[in-house]
Amino acid sequence: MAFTSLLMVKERGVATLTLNRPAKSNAFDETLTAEFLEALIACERDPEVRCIVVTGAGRHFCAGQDLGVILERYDRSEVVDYRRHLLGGYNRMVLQLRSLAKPVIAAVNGAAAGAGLGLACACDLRFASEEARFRMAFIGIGLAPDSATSFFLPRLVGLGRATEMAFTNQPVEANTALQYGLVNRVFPAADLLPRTREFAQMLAQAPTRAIGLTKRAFERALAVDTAGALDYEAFLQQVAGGTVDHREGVRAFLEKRSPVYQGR
Ligand code: LHQ
Repeated sequence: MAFTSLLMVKERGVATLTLNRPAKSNAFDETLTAEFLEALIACERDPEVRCIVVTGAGRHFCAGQDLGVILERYDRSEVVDYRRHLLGGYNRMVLQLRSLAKPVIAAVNGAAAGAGLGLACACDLRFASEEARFRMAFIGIGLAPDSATSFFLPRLVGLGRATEMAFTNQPVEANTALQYGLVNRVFPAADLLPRTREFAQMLAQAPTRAIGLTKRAFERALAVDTAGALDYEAFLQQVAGGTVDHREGVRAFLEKRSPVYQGR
């Protein structure tokens, strides 16, 4: 796939998507937004892709919206419709990541700010380099949270910490983010991608359908009561029970061997 602002490399079941506008700290303009959405859809459709890693080129992960683009539009006296901008861009991106029936890991190599923080939070796991830092950014430019940061951040770090991050706009360093539960693992900068890829290769061998169903279960469980969660689990388990990988898992266990999962 020929992209201009995104690199996509497929290797042994893992697709690595690298946001590639390093001079702009990988901020999203229209091209990067469209290419990232297209890449996510391609990953969803490609049966060879069984895990996705998202990272940034250069010093940072993603600085959110490209503010230069916004200012240019103001300077042309354009009315910038933020609601439409969000609905057509970041909202689609977050929903696409959450509904993608495959594991997605954010390898946060530097700053994740604004919609870039939203992007990291919408991934299933966050691995961070010691250089990573997390910043709400919105208050810094007189905006309210978007890109589902208001949804994910309180759930990941708790309401008090999320509020402090939002009100103060202070960056949270990698090790503090680990202590907050905002990231799953922290690695020295040079180890981030190799260790993330190693982990991603392991997930690419997992029963992919069951992983997709697990995402759906957790997603639903955020919004229902216990009875509703139980009902939905029963529905999803019926689907999981019909997969080839489930049978392989049971057979391998009883035959005392490692399972070979095909993602079916
Ligand atoms: C950037 C950006 C950037 C362009 C760094 N744009 N160039 C939705 C709806 C509609 C409107 C608005 O937004 C949204 C969603 C959002 O995402 S709002 C939040 C937007 N993001 C921010 O406010 C973050 C702004 N950036 C930063 O806080 C810092 O630049 C970070 C923490 C990302 C990096 O800090 P440093 O390591 O100190 O690097 P730097 O500030 O020098 O940035 C490096 C370059 O990247 C620099 O360019 P230059 O030509 O001077 O080297 C920056 O201008 C550029 N850059 N963020 N969002």
